[in-house]
Amino acid sequence: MTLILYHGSSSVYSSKVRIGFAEKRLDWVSHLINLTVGEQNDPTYLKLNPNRVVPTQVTPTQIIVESSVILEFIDELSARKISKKSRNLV
Ligand SMILES: N[C@@H](CCC(=O)N[C@@H](CS)C(=O)NCC(=O)O)C(=O)O
Repeated sequence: MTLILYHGSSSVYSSKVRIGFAEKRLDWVSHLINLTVGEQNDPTYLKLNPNRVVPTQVTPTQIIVESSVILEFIDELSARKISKKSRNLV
């Protein structure tokens, strides 16, 4: 599953999600939003996140717009991967 993260380089909420990905060793695709030039207000981005903020997590099936909810998603995804690996070892 491809995980695309729309994030800002100096955004603390984006940082906590990037740390979450790193901790769980999950691959993700970076899509930087330049907050200083107002890319968060771009009509294309607003279709993903009408709140005009970063981060936004996009998967093939869902869009998540709150950093704490993205972290919950990352935890669940990681737990599922660990469980699948354990089953394959039996
Ligand atoms: N509750 C949101 C807050 C996100 C947020 O406030 N992001 C800031 C950057 S840290 C932002 O995008 N601000 C847009 C702006 O400055 O116009 C979350 O946790 O994801």
